[in-house]
Order: sequence, then C-alpha cells, then structure tokens
Amino acid sequence: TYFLSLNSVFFLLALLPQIGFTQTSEPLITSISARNSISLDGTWNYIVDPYKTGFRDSKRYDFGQETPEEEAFVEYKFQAGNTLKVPGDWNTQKEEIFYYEGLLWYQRTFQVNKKNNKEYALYFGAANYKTTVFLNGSKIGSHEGGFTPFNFNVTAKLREGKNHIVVAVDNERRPEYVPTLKTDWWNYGGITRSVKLLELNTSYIRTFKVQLDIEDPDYLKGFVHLSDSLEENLTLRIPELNLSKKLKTNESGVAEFSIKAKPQRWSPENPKLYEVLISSTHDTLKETIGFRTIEAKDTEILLNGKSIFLKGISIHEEAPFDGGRVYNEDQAKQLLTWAKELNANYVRLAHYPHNEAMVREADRMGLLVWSEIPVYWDILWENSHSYQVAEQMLTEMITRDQNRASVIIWSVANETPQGEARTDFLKKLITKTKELDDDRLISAALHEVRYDREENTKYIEDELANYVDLLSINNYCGWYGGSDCQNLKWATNFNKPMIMSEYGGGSLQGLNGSVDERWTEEFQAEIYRQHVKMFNKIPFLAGVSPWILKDFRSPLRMHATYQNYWNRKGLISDRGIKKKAFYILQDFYKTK
Ligand code: GCB
Repeated sequence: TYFLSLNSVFFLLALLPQIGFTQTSEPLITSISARNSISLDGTWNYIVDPYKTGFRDSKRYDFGQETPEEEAFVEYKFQAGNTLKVPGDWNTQKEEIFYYEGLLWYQRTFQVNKKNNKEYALYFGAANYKTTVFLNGSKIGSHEGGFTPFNFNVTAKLREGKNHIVVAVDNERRPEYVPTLKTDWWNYGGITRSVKLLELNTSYIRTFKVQLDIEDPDYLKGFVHLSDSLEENLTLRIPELNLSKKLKTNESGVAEFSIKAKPQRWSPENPKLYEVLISSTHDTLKETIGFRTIEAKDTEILLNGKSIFLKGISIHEEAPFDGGRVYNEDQAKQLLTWAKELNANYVRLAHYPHNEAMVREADRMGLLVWSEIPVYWDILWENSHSYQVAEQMLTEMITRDQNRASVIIWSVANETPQGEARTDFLKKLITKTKELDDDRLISAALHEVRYDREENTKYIEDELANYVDLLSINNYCGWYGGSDCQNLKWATNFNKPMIMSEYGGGSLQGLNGSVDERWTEEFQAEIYRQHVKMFNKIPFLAGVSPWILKDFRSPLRMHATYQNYWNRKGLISDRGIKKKAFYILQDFYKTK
C-alpha cells in the first residue's frame, strides 16, 4: 500500500532538515582583519560524538545548552583539559581521532564588554564540513562547506560579561555534499580557520570591491554594500593617488562607481599595493589593493595587456613540514616561498579555497593565483542540494577575495566526467561566476581527451571548453599511462589558451635508482624532463601547474612501502625536503 501512516509522515518531517538545505549563515562580511574583533582562537573543550547524540532533543543529551547545573542528570560534560586548538584540524592534534569522520563538539566561554550602539557577529574562517553554532543556549545557525568563511549576527543573544559558545562540526562524507564521497586528499575535520567575534557599527560597510575596469583600464570600477538598506554618503580614498571620491548608496544600501585613475599596475615583478579607505558616517574600512587587468585573447593570456606564460605549481593547503591543515600565516608563507624558489609566477590553489592568508600573501609576493571550489570528480549533478552548496561556496570564495590582484582565475570544477547533467551544472556555475565577478578568467580543470595512437596526439574536445576562458588539462603522461611523453602532441579546435593544470608522478624522497624505476626520484625527474620537451611543441600553451608542490596526505594512497597514506607526487617531501624533480622545474622556469 502507498498509504503512509501518520507516524511515518512525522518521521519523514523530522528528516527534512537533514535532507534539505539548512544553510542559515548571512551575507558574508569581508575585510575582517580591518575590523574590531575579539579573537576566539585558542583552547576549546571538545567531545567526540560518533552517534550524533548531542543533537537529540533531550536534556540529558542537549550539548548546545548552557552548562547544566552540577546536580542535573546529564550524560555528557565538556571537561577542561580535554581540549583542541582552534584553528586547526582535529586529526593531527589527537592520535585517537586521526581517522575520525563524524560529529565533534567544541565548547568554550569568553568575556565581552558589550556596547549598546554596536552590532556583533560571529565569524568563522572555515570549518569542515557542516557547522552548527549555539550561543548561550540558543541555536544561532548552521553552515555547510569546509573551505569558505561564514558569519552570523549574534547581537540579540550576546551577553555583557561571560558568554558560552558551543560549535558542532561534522565532517561525515555524504553523496550530496561538495566534494562527495571520494577525494584524493585527507578529510581533515574541525574548526580549521580562525574564529572571531566582530564588533561592528550599526549599518556597517559589509563588503566592497575596487578593481581596474577590464573594459576601460583608465577607470577603477567597483561597489560598496552596507549591512542595511540605507541611503548614505560615503567617501572612497586612495591617498597615494590623491584620490578622494564621494559616493552615495541607493535605497538598497548599494553604491556602484567608476572613477578615473592611473595607478601603477600590479604584476609579479612589481606587486604594488595601494591603501584604499572607504568611510561612511559610522564606519571606516582600510584595505591594501593591487590593480591589474587579466584577459584571454586567442591563445594567449594577457596580464596588463602583455602576454604572460604562467609558470606555476599546484598546492594543497597542507602544512609545510608535517601535514595537517595550514592554520597560520607562517605556514602559508613557507609554501609560497617554495613556489618563488621554483621561479614560479603563479600557483594553482587546489582543490578548494585556501585560507585568506594565502591569497593576501600572494598579493604581497607577486604570485598569480588560480582559486577553485571543490566540485571534484563525479558529484551528484542532478541533485539540487549539491548545486546550491556549490553555488554558495563559489559566492563565498569570490566575495572574500574579490579585491585580490593575485587572483586571476576562478575555477568551477576539477576532472569532471563529460555528460549533459554535468555540463549543465557547470554552465550554471559559470553564469553565476560572471554575475559575481566579470573581471577574471574562468576555468575548470578537464581531463577527458581523445587520444589518437597513430599520431601520438591528444585532442581537446570537451564541450565544456565552449564556456570557459582557458583550456585547462590534467594529464599524467608517464605516470598513469603513456610513454614517450616528449613526443606527445596536442591539438584542439578551440581558439583558447591551454594550461596544463596538472602533470607529474610520484617518488619517495631519498629513494634513488634509474629513470625506469617507479617511485625513485630519478623516475619522477624524468617525467618532468620529458614534459619540458613536450611543452616546447605546443604553440597554444600559456601555462603549466604540475602536481604538486609537496607530498600530501590521502586515504587513497595505501602502498605501505612507498606511500603510507601520502600522495608522493610532491616536488618536496612531507618533511620539507626537495626532490630531484624540483630542480628540473626550477631550471625550466629560470629560462622560460
Ligand atoms: C588528479 C587529481 C588530483 C590527484 C592527482 C593524482 O588528477 O586532480 O586531485 O591528487 O590526480 O595524484 O592522481
């Protein structure tokens, strides 16, 4: 029978929030470091909750409530001494939860001197994957997605003096999530980036963007968004350019502008940044911003109107010397310093938005950046939840980094199998990207190509190439198949610049042998040598970003001798030691 009993209807209703899209965070606040805030980084108490009991609606298991009275009958307790550091993944902090995937609760208290004329928001740099926040016993909201920031206005629930915060983070993998069940990287869980309580003025400046107008680079173009729908007078100033311009927001609290200006252009050789100030009646924000243009024209990439070859390297957000998620600025700097040592001018930040320190440092160091969302391999293309969450990640990524001169490419996907549902999904994301930011190049790393054995030629024919600015191809000649890589040829009918967005092979640092012995440094170095020869014969090649800067942890790499849960394609070992291939690439970039 198809008749549903009342009980089963209630049961289904109870499941709805689980299935539905539970996103409740608010429009993103940016320029966080320029705002008054209280840091909530540091030591938090935690409880591992493998059965997800703490969400049960029972006083005995209501982890989000304020600490119950001593004599109350409860079956949990946040114990001082049982602690994790925030920011940081939980896996590399406690041996017993190294492999854990599931729900974990964080708790701490903090003091606030609450002011009447201020607003307060809790800001999370990122937490992987699903986060639910409780303040002083009330549920504040939740957020999905492991690598982008989010915030909640908590003015009404915040107290003068002592406050009690509980954060539930769940990194269980589910088919409809983004990424989905399988990734070639470690599913580090926890509050992986900084947490702050922002102290904001009433009707504060929520976000703004100032970049060179790509259509007419004699102008700066941008917008300011207030937190409220208010008409207000604003001033934009760039002191070094003697520029001061009055703006006015419309009834939606938005001001758009175009201002004639001639800043020095930002480039890898001259990463010039300007101080930009925006003030309203109640608020002033200060940012450092670089100005440059980026375009694709025929088969070339033009930076500030001049052709550039992207000498790149792919990077995972893993700490330089011992793995774990990057959680501080020094680690970000070390990774980018290695890229500089390679003579690179470009980095592909794979496969998700990295922490903000990374792109800000790239701005300062003069490294161009590819930034991507984790639409990785085969996700559920026809699932509306998956689409919504991907679009939300894209929005959060672009909003956070819209002022970064270093970021020149937004990538919407990596190695997705061809098919109608997939192409429709990605086309929608591309349209959304253009709506949010039409000043940068759009890409997706493709991998399916047609191979003609007789001609030893690979043809780029993926339909998605119609909708992106770059032909980005991941290809592992010499590792997953293929030999004589130096004579492999490439062809396509698309008149667009090609980027070899991944290539490479694995080696165990310190293992030496002949160029024919897999896993030796020599074998890996030979793959890099052959690729240099191949590249010289691709006239439409505009850049490369081999895989990858450093060995990184992956659950897919279980060979006890060579891998031990590390993907060994790094040019640098998991302990920070350079392999032979590092120097091959360094030489290529020096002369290119
Ligand atoms: C790829 C993926 C990357 C993997 C890499 C590999 O094509 O894009 O995430 O880690 O190959 O090592 O196989």
